[in-house]
Amino acid sequence: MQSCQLSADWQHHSTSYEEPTLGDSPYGSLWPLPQKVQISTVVFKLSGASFHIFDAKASSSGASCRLLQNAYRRYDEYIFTSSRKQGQNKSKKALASDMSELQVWITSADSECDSYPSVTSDESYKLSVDSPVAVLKAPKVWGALRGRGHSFYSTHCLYSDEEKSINRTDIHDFPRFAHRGLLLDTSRHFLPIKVILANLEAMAWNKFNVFHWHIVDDPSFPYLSRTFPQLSQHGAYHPYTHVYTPSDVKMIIEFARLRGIRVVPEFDTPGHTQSWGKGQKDLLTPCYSGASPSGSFGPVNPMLNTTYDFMSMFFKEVNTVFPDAYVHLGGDEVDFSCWKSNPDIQKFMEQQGFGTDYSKLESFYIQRLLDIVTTTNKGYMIWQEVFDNGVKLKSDTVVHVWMGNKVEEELQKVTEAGFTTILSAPWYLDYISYGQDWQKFYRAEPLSFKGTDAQKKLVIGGEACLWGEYVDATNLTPRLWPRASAVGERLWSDRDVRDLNDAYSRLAKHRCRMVQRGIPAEPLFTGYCAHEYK
Ligand code: CP6
Repeated sequence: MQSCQLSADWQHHSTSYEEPTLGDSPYGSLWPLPQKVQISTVVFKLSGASFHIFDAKASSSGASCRLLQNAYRRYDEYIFTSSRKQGQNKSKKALASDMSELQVWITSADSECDSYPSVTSDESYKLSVDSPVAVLKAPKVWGALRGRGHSFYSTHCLYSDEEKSINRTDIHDFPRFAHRGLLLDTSRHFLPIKVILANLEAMAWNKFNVFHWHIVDDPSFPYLSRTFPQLSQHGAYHPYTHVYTPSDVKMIIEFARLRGIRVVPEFDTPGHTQSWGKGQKDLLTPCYSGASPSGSFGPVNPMLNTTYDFMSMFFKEVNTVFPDAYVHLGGDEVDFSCWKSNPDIQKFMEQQGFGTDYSKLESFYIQRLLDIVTTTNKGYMIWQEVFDNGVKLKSDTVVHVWMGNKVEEELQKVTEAGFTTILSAPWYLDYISYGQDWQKFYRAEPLSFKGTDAQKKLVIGGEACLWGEYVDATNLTPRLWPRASAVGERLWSDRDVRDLNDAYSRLAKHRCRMVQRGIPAEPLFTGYCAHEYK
């Protein structure tokens, strides 16, 4: 059993947090903070009755782009639902307004409207808010999503009963890191589709762009495989209600795409696979107690050809179901005790010349799995142990650093070997403690390790993780938000954006905005939301 040491800074001890003073940020409720922003004191009125979002005439993408039209409708609803309703109820007439439209201008010939987002997607945008029109310029639709979705509507005053207003503003924005992920775990507890979709929406508000779907694990197998339906038939908590059907998965992927979010599924092997064994005979290693099988099972059985035949067919399906260029193959926390107990495995170890080094057996399995997945033309991400064990990896492999001890050393080693990497070690949102722990998530700095500029460039981002042992539909959303928002700003905004007082002020307002839009985000500290008065 490999142990996971957590450094004291990050986990397992109670820290006390400073209470930041609640001043007003010059940046209002902007979250995450744009790379470059200028807000003038000149204020324009926005009226719900006349304000509209249009495609700019010169835009390479317009009425035929469902992604954009869909986004316009969403944001129109966010701003004006309450005011338009009120307007009707009180039969107020529309106010004359200085700001009548937002033009969205996609400047590159290929807008990528019908594509899936990828790690190389251009998410940059420029927003100029000036009378009588505001212009949102972006090379691709992804930038338009980031720009309109947040910065534009962050700046205006949300809570005025009378009318909406917006300052003259100039923004040029782009992400600091290309991979800004959130891991949700649907195996420890089943998460209803509704909950997943609501949180994808909240992810978009926080400029996250990767949903790492830790879809199966030891406790349950909710993925309904067309090729191997027996896996969920026997491995899910319930074979009909607690599964994700092919059409559910399709819906989640499309919902995410419309928000510029990639869906990267994780099918973790050879460990964390107890649930696979319920539907797939002989896939797992039988454990022995003395000379006879004990009836329990360990990791995937690495010595049988049938194992690799199965994985081959399984990942061929995964490749067709999930369009992202990457799949996460896990490879973490492999427990060797069962392998050690099994006489057939012992014999196999001898034949292969592995001695008693079971990490060699683990690497033997992973190596064959990687070769299989490579033939399906997918890239892969893996947890750090796979790299640590010296497995030969494709050059575009993403190494996922999760262990809390020696994080900087690990980042140094991985990037020195030339691999891209993402960081999760500082961002376990399933760990909770008294006080404002968003600050510790916010303070973490992915590039604080020693290395060359070339090495630093290989850190493509990070992921906040919400492991599901103690989380289901009842507590997931408030546990995530606004704590994950802290990670969102660390991964999007400039390295120098780290003023806790300013962050506190903006985050408190951002949290209120999430609550108002229907996400029950927990409070940071004492206080109230302006919309509570309505
Ligand atoms: N589940 C799986 C987990 C963890 C991992 N894999 C995990 C355990 C402890 C910490 C962080 C993560 N819950 N499948 C390891 C990646 Cl501190």
